[in-house]
Amino acid sequence: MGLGNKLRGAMEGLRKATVLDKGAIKEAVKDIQRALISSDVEISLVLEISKKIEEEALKENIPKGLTRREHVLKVSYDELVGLLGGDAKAAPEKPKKILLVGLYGMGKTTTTAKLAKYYMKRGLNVGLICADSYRPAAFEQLQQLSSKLKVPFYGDPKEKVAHKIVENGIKELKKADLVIVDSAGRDALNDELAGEIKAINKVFKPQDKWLVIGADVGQLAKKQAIAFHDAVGVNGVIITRMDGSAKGGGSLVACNETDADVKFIGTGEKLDDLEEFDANRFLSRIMGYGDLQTLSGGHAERGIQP
Ligand SMILES: Nc1nc2c(ncn2[C@@H]2O[C@H](COP(=O)(O)OP(=O)(O)OP(=O)(O)O)[C@@H](O)[C@H]2O)c(=O)[nH]1
Ligand SMILES: [Mg+2]
Repeated sequence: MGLGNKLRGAMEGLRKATVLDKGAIKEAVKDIQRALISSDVEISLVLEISKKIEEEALKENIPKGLTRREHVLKVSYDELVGLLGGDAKAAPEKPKKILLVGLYGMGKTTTTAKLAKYYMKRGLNVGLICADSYRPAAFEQLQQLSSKLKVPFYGDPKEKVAHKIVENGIKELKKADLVIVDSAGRDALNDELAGEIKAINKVFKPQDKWLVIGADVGQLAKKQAIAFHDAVGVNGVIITRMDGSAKGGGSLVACNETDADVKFIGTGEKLDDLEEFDANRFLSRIMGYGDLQTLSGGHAERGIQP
């Protein structure tokens, strides 16, 4: 059971309790805690948010026009939205250059193609560069995805220096409104990888440098995001495999703790399985509620497993 279902359960408890006394509120807060912990959210953050919800929920004077029940639901919802990113900056509408970085197998190449499709749909001429000279099959993987999307592609399997490929690729793809560079991964952000992406960064000079990270990384996402930020100034994160891991909530919260906002989430292997991330929308959907109106009286719908 994912974070969404568990949070929904906690909210249902609040919504249905016949008497909303201290005991019922404490019970609901415990349910929220359990949901967050099982999604691998860092424990200190869980304690912080539950304390805030409990204090707010139990305080004597509540805002005019709200019942205690509506107030408690709203406070919980708002705190959870804040935890997941609040008003983080949305993905740019017309980016010119995007560099994707990340560790081995996190979904960089797949996400490169997903982003190409996403921005093509929004009217941009997109070009892709494979700057992964490390893994032999990388060139072919992105070449195939590019031809599927009918998008210009540059790569050079004979060139072993990643930033030289990028240098040549930029010249080849001059006509593109948006160029996306897919870089190589490693098991860890070692000196070799750091040096490689720094060199790419220097010749490519992208405004958008996004870290691709799997939902299964959970709260460790924070450490990765900080390391990549220090190396290359990552200013956005894409969390992949949100469809397959119960730890997705933990990854989202962890990245929100850093300077890099979550821009997109990957929700499947297909090229359409990419969604802009918006904490409010995400939470209302995973919890099965459209908005606070329905939250305090309405119906539930099914969501993905974050
Ligand atoms: N279920 C699911 N699978 C995904 C998602 N994104 C990527 N994958 C899968 O994850 C695997 C690795 O994806 P790649 O895009 O090759 O990862 P990478 O980061 O480029 O890997 P390296 O280049 O080897 O470092 C593939 O099997 C993808 O189909 C997602 O959002 N959901
Ligand atoms: Mg790759």
